[in-house]
Amino acid sequence: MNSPKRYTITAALPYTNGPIHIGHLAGVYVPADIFARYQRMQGKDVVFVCGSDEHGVPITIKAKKEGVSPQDVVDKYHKIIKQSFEDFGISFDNYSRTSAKIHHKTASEFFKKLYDAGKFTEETTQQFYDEKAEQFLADRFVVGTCPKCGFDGSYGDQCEKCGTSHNATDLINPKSAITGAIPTLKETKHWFLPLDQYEGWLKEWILEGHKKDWKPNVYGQVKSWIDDGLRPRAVTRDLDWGIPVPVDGAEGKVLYVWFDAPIGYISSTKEWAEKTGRDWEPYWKDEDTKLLHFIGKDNIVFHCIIFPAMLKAEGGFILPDNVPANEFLNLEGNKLSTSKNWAVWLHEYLEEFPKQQDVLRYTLTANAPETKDNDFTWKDFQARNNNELVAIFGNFINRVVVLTNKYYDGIVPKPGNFSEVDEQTLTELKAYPAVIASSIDRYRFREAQAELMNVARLGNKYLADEEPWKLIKTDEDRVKTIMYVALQIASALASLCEPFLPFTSQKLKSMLDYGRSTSEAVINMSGVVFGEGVEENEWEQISAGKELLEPGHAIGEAELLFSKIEDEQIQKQLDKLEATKAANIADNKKAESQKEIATFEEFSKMDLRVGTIVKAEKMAKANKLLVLKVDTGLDVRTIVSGIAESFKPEDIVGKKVTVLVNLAPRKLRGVESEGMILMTENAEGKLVFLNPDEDGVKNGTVIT
Ligand code: B3M
Ligand code: ZN
Repeated sequence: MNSPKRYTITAALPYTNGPIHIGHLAGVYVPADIFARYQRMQGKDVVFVCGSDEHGVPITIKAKKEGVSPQDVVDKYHKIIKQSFEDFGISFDNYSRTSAKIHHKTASEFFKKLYDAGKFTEETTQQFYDEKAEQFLADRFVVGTCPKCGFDGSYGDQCEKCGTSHNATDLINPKSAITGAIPTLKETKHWFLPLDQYEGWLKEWILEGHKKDWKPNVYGQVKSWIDDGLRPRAVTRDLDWGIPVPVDGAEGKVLYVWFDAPIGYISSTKEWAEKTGRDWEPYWKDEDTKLLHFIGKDNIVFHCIIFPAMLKAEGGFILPDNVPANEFLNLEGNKLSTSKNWAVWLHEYLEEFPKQQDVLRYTLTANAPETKDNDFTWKDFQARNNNELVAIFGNFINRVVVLTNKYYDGIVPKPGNFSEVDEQTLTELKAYPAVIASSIDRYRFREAQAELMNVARLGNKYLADEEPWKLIKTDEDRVKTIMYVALQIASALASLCEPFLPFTSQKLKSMLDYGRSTSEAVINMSGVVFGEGVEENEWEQISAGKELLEPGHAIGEAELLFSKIEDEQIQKQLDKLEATKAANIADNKKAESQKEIATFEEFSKMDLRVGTIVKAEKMAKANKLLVLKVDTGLDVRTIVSGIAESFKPEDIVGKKVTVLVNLAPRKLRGVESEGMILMTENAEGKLVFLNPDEDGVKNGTVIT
């Protein structure tokens, strides 16, 4: 689509089972905000929406854990999340919540329309049931081994490790996340979206239509799911928290959270339209609208396959033009984890680094996991601030403003004739808006921000080479020209940095008394299409080489844009993480609560033997799985084990192990696995074998 009439930009709705952390920001919200701010600056008609994702099992698990109601949980975290986004400058036009009436109505109507049009299949199937908790086990209520990648912490609806989405009954070795019990199977009726019927259309729409413009990490994941064959997906659940299924015979059932949540983008747009007196429909139904979903990689299947199939089935909506999903950000080399409190929480950052939102925005963009997982370290955060923002960007601006005040009482001087260097510098400056815009348009925000910093470098180098502080004694006219040129660069920087560093842009624009902050303009004029039909926007003026600050214009006093971050501040954060690590280790030592009583008969059904690993190799394209040949004393059999991240194949051949030999065989990525090797993990979370430490125990010896 060439230049669209309007943009509908969505950012993944965060679950309200915890605060926002840097992984969410780097993966989703900072890139989405850069893009939205940039498009507004170009005068585009933009609606940028989000909201709290308040249904689903994660909320009910958190509520059980905290001994409160799900509504208490969502109210608490919705407030924290909404406020922290505002304080961090994520410029949503609307931030809603899926417990809002407008969403319940929108999602129910959406479901009903598909139901009445016969787009669902109604099936009575066997679902996991926890006899002790007396409830069905949907989604995160059941955990087990992912049938695709072998990750042993996979949820019933989705594996967070490989992102795949599956039905709970596909899990290997399932167990209840509520009581730890092995679930039974119980009949229940649900409505299914027959994704298999959309396979042909998805192949054409995505695999053909978006081969070139969707990011390789997104396209690759979608292709592998489609190639694996799509299956019907249940869109209702036996849960008491969520949107009741709006049809007869569905008592006690709610919409699957991943059916209702994406519709939350539509209800948030409707809510925005109500607040601003706009019409929401063009933003979701007009072919001239570019719909973009900013998400993390674990949400790709829902935004590229399931939601588009829903929109296609409904028939009245446009489809996403792009889904520029990012990969994951790690923290100090470890996976971010809400449950292990291994995170930098946004609301805590805002308290500990007041008025330094842009330092975090800058660092997260500079390290954005755009094509592969990346790592956040506090040392790098300090270096980015001190060596780049302070030393390059801030230093340049400070020199320009201090010298203009010192030499000309803050009045922009009238330049003389431009030297060759002046012309060259101004020509280079003119090229930057297009360079930065080209990267942003391709969702390459790291690259775009790096080019922005080159503008600051251009200014720094120009002043360092021209040395006005020396010339002022001998050639005042020349200094006037130099300062005039430097002030044009400083004004351009104020504009070009706004999508990335909105707080710095506002501060710099008021210091220079230049232009206006687009977000101010949009907020003041919210609801009015900003920029359309008005004079050239600021980026166009820079590209055209227009004079941004004319002689005689008065700028303000100098104030520091960035302040140095000291080692002590960083050490405090590192100490905090060390304390978290220690708490987690202590927690690990606390034994998990005992499972429900098993009778002797039940236990005696299990046949445990001593065995020896005689062969081991990695499974292709499954980074967690090893394919083992185990001599069980009865035979030598194949067992697939999710231990590849803890052991190298060559290190475990000859290892004595404990084997559950009469576990029903299961196919794992096409390989038949006959049994299970018993493992546990040490305090650091590393897997260890459970094996007899006596050498003389022979293979096949029964363990009782
Ligand atoms: N609540 C975010 C997650 O999976 C999920 C996104 C919904 S976007 C419609 O963590
Ligand atoms: Zn997986």
